[in-house]
Amino acid sequence: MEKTFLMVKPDGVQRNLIGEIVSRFEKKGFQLVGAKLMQIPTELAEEHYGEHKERPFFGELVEFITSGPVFAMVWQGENVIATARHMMGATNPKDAAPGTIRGEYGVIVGKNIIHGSDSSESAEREIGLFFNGEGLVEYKRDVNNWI
Ligand code: 3AN
Repeated sequence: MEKTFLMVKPDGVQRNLIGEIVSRFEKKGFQLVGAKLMQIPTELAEEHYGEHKERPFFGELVEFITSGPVFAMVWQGENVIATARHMMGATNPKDAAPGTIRGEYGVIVGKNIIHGSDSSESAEREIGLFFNGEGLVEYKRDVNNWI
């Protein structure tokens, strides 16, 4: 089953949006298979954002993502990579559609609340970087058994 890496960025954590964001993906029907609150070390931030190394905002990006705890998650489900990107909205919150996470809660591009893998290659790479094969749980869901 397809997996993606999603992360509530430091601004989302500080603004108490973890619950809201987790809730959206749960209600959509995706399954949470890994999660942790963590402080990203600089080296991991630089590796994670490696593709932006030459961009003028790279320093700012690394500084921001290491400025406070993030909530790193792995979600599973059919087409979860592309669907999560739709649910997040455009990178720049000014262009993000109402109803999307960035459209509802974001204001500026440098503080856009959530990260999500943009392809199966980046999902695999980012899950490896942040979870290193550990802390992922496989489980069956059957609501009726638990009421
Ligand atoms: P996305 O997060 O939607 O995949 P990317 O991968 O193009 O977007 O950019 C990675 C991150 O870099 C964005 N989430 C955003 O926080 C930051 N970023 C992108 N463009 C800019 C910009 N022009 N100025 C500052 N930060 C930016």
